[in-house]
Amino acid sequence: MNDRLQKVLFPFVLVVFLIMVSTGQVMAEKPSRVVILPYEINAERDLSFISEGIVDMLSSRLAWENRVLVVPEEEIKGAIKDMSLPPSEEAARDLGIKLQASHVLFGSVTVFGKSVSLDSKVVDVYETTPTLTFSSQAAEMDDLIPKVDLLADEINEKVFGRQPERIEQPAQAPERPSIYAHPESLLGAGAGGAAAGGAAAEQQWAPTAAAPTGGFAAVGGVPTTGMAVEGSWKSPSYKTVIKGMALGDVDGDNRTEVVFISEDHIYVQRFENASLRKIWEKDGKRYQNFLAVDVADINRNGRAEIFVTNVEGSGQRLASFVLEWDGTDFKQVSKDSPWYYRVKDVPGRGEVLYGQKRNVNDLFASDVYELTWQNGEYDSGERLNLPKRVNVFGFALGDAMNNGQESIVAYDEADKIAVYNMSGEEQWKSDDRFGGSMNYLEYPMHQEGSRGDTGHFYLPQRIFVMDVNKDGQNEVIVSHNKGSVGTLLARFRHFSSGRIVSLIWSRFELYPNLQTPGVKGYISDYDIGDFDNDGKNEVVVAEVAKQGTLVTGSRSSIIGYELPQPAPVQ
Ligand SMILES: [Ca+2]
Ligand SMILES: [Ca+2]
Ligand SMILES: [Ca+2]
Ligand SMILES: [Ca+2]
Repeated sequence: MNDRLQKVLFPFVLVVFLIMVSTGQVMAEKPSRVVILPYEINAERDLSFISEGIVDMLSSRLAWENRVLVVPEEEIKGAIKDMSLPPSEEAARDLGIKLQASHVLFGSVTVFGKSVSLDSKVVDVYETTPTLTFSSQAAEMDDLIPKVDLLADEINEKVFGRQPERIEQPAQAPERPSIYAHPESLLGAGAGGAAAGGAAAEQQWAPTAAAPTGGFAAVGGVPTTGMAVEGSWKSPSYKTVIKGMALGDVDGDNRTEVVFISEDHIYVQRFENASLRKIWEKDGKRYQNFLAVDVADINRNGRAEIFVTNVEGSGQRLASFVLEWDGTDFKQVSKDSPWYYRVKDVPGRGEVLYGQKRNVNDLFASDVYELTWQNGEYDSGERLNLPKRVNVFGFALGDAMNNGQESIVAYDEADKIAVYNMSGEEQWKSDDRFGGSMNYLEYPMHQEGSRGDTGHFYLPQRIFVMDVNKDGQNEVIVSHNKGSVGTLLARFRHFSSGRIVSLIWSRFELYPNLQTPGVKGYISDYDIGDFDNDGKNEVVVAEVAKQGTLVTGSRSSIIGYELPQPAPVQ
């Protein structure tokens, strides 16, 4: 551009720019900024993680795109350093002005014996509306999370004018490759399978903002050679909490089915014409409590069995069972079994069924045994030599260090991942927690001051050791739920996001090299298999977006992510 032209054009460009700025300011209404202060905890025991959990829950429930912005914790931390909490209303307003917020939310949790009281205040920084007070009581700690949920709904409605459980209209769907194109558009056509049955799916898709937009992708900072970001597919939501999920060909037609369970319901579905079609489902009995599900053809007749780990009664006695398709129905081929079941991929052998027993005093009373089909029963075979405290749920076998040696990869009780050699010697342990589960067994607490309470023992999640991106090196695949987690037996636990992460061994440690996009809530279970029957494997997760009560409702979905494909050879 020559000088003269520039001189002619400049005022014009400037005017256009100024118009854009000014109209932009007029059009975009500023979002409300809300400060959520740490809750004061009044209790005999150290329950400070509960404060973290409540702030975490409220932050994710109150955040509203372009409307309500929760001031990040880092910004708050410095500002409240010398403040006593909970603050007076005046101090809260001063803080709000300092942090350029419109509202300040704070409160306390008080534990009396077993009951819990939750008290909160929302202060309008500029006093345009009076201070709102919220107070509720829970009979026990277990009921605190639903109370926080209700509190969030109330604040959303009364302070920000947002209706609870609002399902937003999906935005324009982004282009996605192959069968993953426009999942929303498929809803009218054929989500029927998913919508039928006991726990009907909602007839709307989750907000696009929360939906994943890609498959496995390289983790920032890690070389991306050989990776391709592919698509993902998400089911409509089911109004239940999916506790377990597994893939396998249960009817012997060479197509993969998705089997998933809630506490009292079993679903068998198949991905067809880009939606999940109901194949079969069944309600559990009132006294049953389904814990876990696995799918594998252990009796080798060409149809995979469904292994349901189930506990019954107040003593949580194991009464697991196995279902198999007989051509017309799923029949119990084993029932009232005293085993926890878990199927694992074993190098050189394929899928192997393992079991472990419990008794009244000990949640994991026996060693872990391989279970084989003999004389019409699943009988215990070889005992597996596992490190102490590793239970049947949270371990995998395979060459995790890519050194030609078998190893055991397992969760410890704090959800850190350890790698052991086959003699059980620890080779390495992560600093970070992975996994993270809301699926628990009740456990009698014998500690002083526990007043005969039961604790929650959270079951570890699955681990896979496999070459997920087909580059000749094994990865360790784990789920990674983030949130606030107290001690092992704590009854308060909350996750606000989750994803699947692939870790690779590099000389001294496992580090993340691939990950899926994050989901809201948490991943309760996942499996790897050919979910959409196109000849390539996916990683398929059960996402629990909301764990509510009968009143507030729960929401879960099944999401499939393409695995990374090796780059074409140049
Ligand atoms: Ca099949
Ligand atoms: Ca079979
Ligand atoms: Ca690999
Ligand atoms: Ca596939």
